[in-house]
Formats: sequence, C-alpha cells, structure tokens
Amino acid sequence: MGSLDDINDLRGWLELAEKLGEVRTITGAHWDKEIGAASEVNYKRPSPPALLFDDIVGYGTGQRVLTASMANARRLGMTLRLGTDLDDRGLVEALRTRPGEWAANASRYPVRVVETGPVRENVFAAGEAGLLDFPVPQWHEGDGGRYIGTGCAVFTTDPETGVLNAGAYRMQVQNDGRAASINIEAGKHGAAHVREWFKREGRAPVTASLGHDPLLLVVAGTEVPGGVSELEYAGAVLGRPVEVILGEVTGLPIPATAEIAVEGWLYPDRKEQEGPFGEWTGYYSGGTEAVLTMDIERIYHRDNPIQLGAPPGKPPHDYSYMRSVMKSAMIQDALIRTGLPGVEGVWAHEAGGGRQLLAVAINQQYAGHARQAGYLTSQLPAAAYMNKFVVVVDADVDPRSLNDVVWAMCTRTDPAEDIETMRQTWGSRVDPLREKGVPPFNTRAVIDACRPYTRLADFPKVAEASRELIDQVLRRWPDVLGGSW
Ligand SMILES: Cc1cc2nc3c(=O)[nH]c(=O)nc-3n(C[C@H](O)[C@H](O)[C@H](O)COP(=O)(O)O)c2cc1C
Ligand SMILES: [Mn+2]
Repeated sequence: MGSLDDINDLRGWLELAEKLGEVRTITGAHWDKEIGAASEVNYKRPSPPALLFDDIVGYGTGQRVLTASMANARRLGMTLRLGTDLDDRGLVEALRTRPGEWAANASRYPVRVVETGPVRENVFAAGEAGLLDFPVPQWHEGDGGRYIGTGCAVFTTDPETGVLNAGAYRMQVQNDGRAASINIEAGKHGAAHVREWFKREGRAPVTASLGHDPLLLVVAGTEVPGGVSELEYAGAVLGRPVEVILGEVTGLPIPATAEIAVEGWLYPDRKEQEGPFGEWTGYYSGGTEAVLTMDIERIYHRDNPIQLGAPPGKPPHDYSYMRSVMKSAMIQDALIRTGLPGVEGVWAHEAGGGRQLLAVAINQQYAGHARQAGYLTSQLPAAAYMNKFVVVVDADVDPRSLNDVVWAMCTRTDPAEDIETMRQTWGSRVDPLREKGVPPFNTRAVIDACRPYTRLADFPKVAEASRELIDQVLRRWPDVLGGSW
C-alpha cells in the first residue's frame, strides 16, 4: 500500500493521504452541527487538510465522517490519479484534455460484477437497521434535518438502454432513518431515468453509495456527458474497471468496496418534506418541499464505516475547489471541441460555485469572435446549468485571477454595449433569486471584457513592467523580491 495504483477504496485513499500528511483527525465532535461547523472553519483556510471525525458523540469509535476530501490540489490530483505532488497550476496542466479522453475511453471499462465485497460485511433488510445507526451530521444550523447523502453517488439506469448513471444528489434522512429523500434537479440524468421508469413500470429502482473512493464523488458530482456511465468513466480514470456487487432487491450495481450503501425504489407519489439545506450558492435552499423518497429495502455496510461528507455552503465550501477545477477542464475541452479557435483558458470561479461565473480567455481573431466564445460557453452542456455570467477576456488576462478578470471588466467592457443577456435559461431550485412555485429558469449575461475588436491596434497599453524589466530587477534583488514571481 502506498502508491496511486493501490487505491481501491476510501480506506486506501485515506492511507495514502495520511502518509502525505494531508489528513487531520478530530475526536469527540457532535454530529449535531459541530462536524459541519468545524469543517466550515477548515474550508476557509488556504489549502485545507482533509478532516476525519472519529469518536462522534453518541456513536462508538470507528464510525467516521470525512470532509474536505478534495479541497486542495494535492489531494484532488491524487484522487484523479494524476500525481501526489501537484499544485494548482500543475493540476490544471495535468488535467488538460483528460476529461474528453476519459469520456471517450469509458466504454472500454465496463463495470466488473463480483459475487461479494467488503460492502457486504453487514447486510440488513428493511426494519432491521436504520440510517441513524450511523453518525449522520446535521451540517448547517438552518438545515431541515440530517443529510446522509452529500458526497454520495446515486445509481439509476436508463430502462431502455440499461446504461447506468451515477449522480451526487443530496439525501436527507426521513422517517427516523427508515427512508431517505433524494433531491434530483430536473434536467439531471438521474431525473430523466426516474421519469422514464415511472412511465414504464410505475416505480424506479435506485441504489446509493454513501462512502467511497472520492473519485466516485468526482464522477457522480460532475457533468459527465449523457449516455456515458460515470462508473465506466471512473474506470477510464483508473485504467481498470470498477468492481460492483448487484443489489439483492433491485439488481442495480453497488461499488463492492463502498463503506455504506442503500437500496430501494422511488414511487411517483411517495414523497416527504425535504430541506431547507445550505447549498453551494451560499444560501439555504428555499423552505421545505415534497421530494421523492426511498423507503430503504436494504442497508449494506462495512465494519466501522466512513461516511464521505461533502456539504456545500457559502464558498469556499467542501467541494468548491474540486468543482472549479473539474468544471474548468471540462468546459475548456468542450469549448475547444466546438471548433472555436483561439481558446487560451477557461476558469470556473469558486465564488460562483464553479458554475455561475466563468471566465474565458481568447486570442481575438475576427469580428464577433468574443461574443461567439461567450454565447457558446454559456450554453455548453458542461456549463449551462445555473450559469449566470460568462466573462470573455483577452489572452493577456489570466482567467483564473478574479482580480485580473474584474480589472478587464472595469476597463474593457462598455456596459451599455458589451453585456448581452439571455432569458429562460437553465436555472435551479437552489437559486436564491427563484420565486417559489415558478419553474427554475434563470437569466444570464455574456460580458465581453475584451478590447474592442475595432480598436485592437490602438487600445491604450497596459501600465505594467515588461517581462524583461521584471527579470532584470528580480536578478538584482532576489533576496527582497524573489519568490513571488
Ligand atoms: C456534493 C454534491 C452534492 C450535490 N447535490 C445535488 C442535489 O442535491 N441535486 C442535484 O440535482 N444535483 C446535485 N449535485 C450536482 C450533480 O451531482 C451534478 O450535476 C451531476 O452531474 C449530476 O449527475 P448527472 O448529470 O448524471 O445527473 C451535487 C453535486 C455534489 C458534488
Ligand atoms: Mn450522468
């Protein structure tokens, strides 16, 4: 044990992360708000370590909760099997073109069905055990309950093609642990599967893993293209198939090394009040609403299981770093694949939860190029959900620097001319601007923060020292000036 190739589950992941000095343990925290608040304090620090909670009040030693799993470049790079010593820039470099390759190669890694696995160390039928046998956190003070599904992977199939989908959809404990609501936004693949099952069979089979190699959270929680199974995509990342067992009741796959998994059916009229929940926008999502709820038919768990927590909130939150890095890479790949020339970089800023604020740097080549980049980006399947602003900047602006992007907006955008809006676009129920009872549309803007194409030749020069001059003074006073360039 100890190298990237050896990671086969959350425990292997933890072992390597601990060896790298990337994990801190907290004992004696209460599941009621303390785990959530301690995690929140941790996210706000630069390059936060992962936090492993043990000896949780009311639960024995060994039942653990992990948060901030991928909150820095080193652990995200490790999770994506790209390296164990990457920094922000190195990770972005290493990730370039990979998402497209993983999607293209996914079909070469169909899941491998195995007879049994660690997840079957303990198996309970309905009524024999409940979700509150585990130290499920109440994450935020204003949450409507305890959420066992944050860093989860919810599995559904397309009833026609059998293609498996995994999505991270929040799951609130219901009925004292005998049920869980699953909050799937309209437009997500899981929602389409469930709708199709309802139409054909009147119910939809579902399994969910609640603790696993964080790679499964990356693939379930990121917009892997439709029709591509996230588990096969994970196989392409790993270079080997993911092993699954088949659920006893539904026959749906469950990762063989999952820490905790549940299984059951959704029915169109089986709903419970769900929420509010502190969401990635930085606000609590509305009030409570009736949400599809699964009565638990089976609970599977390893001895001393570890929940993978990933609670959102005002950014930076648990997975905002992961979301930004993955979104940026996927959107940049997708934008280049449209055939748009001159794409220099894309960054999905954490302040916008990795969705609402996208910066695109281009090398302007023709009249209309900048707007084309903006409109295309805002409607790419990888970017469309809940986008609010696409800011297009020239190649001399670093799209990852919020300061530089805002500076470009302040100096190259003429608000009356250069902001284009779109209406009735793909929003979300978690949008704090949405009015209750209204379908989750949003509006969005493309902000052209490029120098006007007609003035490229004579636009004022940027007032900063040239590279040569900077290098000259760095060489002269390295003790005083070195390190920051
Ligand atoms: C920790 C976490 C929690 C999430 N919670 C939800 C949720 O409650 N509902 C939802 O529709 N999407 C949620 N998402 C976003 C989806 O997981 C994401 O859009 C994913 O691409 C959905 O998979 P699908 O495209 O296969 O449907 C969450 C993502 C993460 C990482
Ligand atoms: Mn999907």
